[in-house]
Amino acid sequence: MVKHYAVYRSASSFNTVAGMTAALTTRERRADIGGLANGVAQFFAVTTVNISDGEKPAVQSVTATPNPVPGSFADLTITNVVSPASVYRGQTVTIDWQVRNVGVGATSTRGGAAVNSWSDRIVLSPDTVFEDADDVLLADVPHAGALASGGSYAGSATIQIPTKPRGLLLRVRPRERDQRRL
Ligand SMILES: [Ca+2]
Repeated sequence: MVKHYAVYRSASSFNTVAGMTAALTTRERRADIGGLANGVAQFFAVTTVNISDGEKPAVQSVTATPNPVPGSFADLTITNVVSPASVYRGQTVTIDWQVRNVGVGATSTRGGAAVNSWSDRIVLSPDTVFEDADDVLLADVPHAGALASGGSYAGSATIQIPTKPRGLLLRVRPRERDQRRL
C-alpha cells in the first residue's frame, strides 16, 4: 500500500535518493514547491513510499527552471486561527480562522476567469506537515465569493473530534483550485 509520494530536489542531477531528505511528501498527484529562484535550474525526482516506509532509491531526476509568470494572481493565507488549547476524543469544538488574499490579484484561474468558490480544509495532524499520510480530515468548509487582493473573510466551523484521533494539532489552510501563486 502507498503511504505517500516523496518529492526530492537538488541543484544537480542525481540518480539515487539514498541519503537525501525529501523536499516534501504528499498523497496528492500534484505538489507545490516554494523557495525556487527564477532562472535557476533545479532537478527533481518522485518516489513512491509504502506503508513500511520502503522506497526504491534509484531514480532518474528531471530538470525544471522556474520562470516569472506574467499576470497577477491571488495568494490565500490563513491567519488568526482560534482553537481550543486541548481537546478530547469525541469533543465538539469550534474552530475560527481568517483567510486573507496576500497576492496581487483577485482569485482567478490561470486564464483570468474569476474563481468564486473553494473550500477551507481542517485537518488533525500530529506534525506541522500538511496533506501527508498522518493527517485526519475533519472538515472541508465551502466558501462562496471571489476574494480581491487584500481582501479577507472569517471562517468558522464546529467539528466533532474523532473518537480515535491519530493527531493532536489542528491546522487550517485554503484548498486553492485553479489558482497560481507568485
Ligand atoms: Ca501531517
